[in-house]
Amino acid sequence: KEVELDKTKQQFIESAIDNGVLLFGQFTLKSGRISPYFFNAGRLYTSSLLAATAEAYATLLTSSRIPEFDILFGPAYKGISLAAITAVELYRSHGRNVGFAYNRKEAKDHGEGGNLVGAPLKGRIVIIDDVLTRGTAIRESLEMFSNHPEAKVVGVVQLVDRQEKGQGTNLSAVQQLEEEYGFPIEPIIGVGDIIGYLKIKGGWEKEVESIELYREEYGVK
Ligand code: OMP
Repeated sequence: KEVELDKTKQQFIESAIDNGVLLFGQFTLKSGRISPYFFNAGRLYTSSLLAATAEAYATLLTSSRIPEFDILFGPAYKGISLAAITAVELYRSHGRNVGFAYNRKEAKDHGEGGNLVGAPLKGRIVIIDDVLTRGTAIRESLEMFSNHPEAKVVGVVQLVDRQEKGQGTNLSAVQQLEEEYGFPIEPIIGVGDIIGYLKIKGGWEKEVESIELYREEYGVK
């Protein structure tokens, strides 16, 4: 079959489907879009799934357009564990020692105060997050950095880029953000990889058809 897809991506998608992380059906997204598939990173809840996730992020961080950085920042809540497991993996498998930081959703008014935890926000920051659709979630995270002039976001890594249109544009959310902010955004997989995988496997014709229909409306070629 003509579809090509690298082995690691295939394994990642296969394991996501087998473990109910990648679901097919009908889902209302944060953007209000009604989608025939959903990637639920909250379902990455076993040691082996977390290990595979950390490995995929660490590989991406060391082999993509993402430049050198000082701190891996995980936005609350899902980003926190993703940043922690990936920071460990970067050290163990790649000998890279980076800082780890995250935010609280609610500011604390006692103890150390403030809503940031971990490495002080200075230097080159990479934000790690789960899924990117229209770009709203990542924009909220980026807003936090406007109060930290000593920190510079130099890249974003995602588990999944759904490769959809951004806000009020025909560009993809990723292209729109990259142009606006000037840093790269790299996903482990995109919806194109998911479709590629389903085509290679066969027996998923209905799912492929509905994802392709959805992409005609919200996707970017
Ligand atoms: P945007 O803010 O539109 O980019 O949507 C990203 C957010 O939507 C993620 O942080 C998730 O909370 C959620 N989401 C998923 O987790 N998986 C999906 O497949 C789709 C979404 C979504 O609602 O768009």
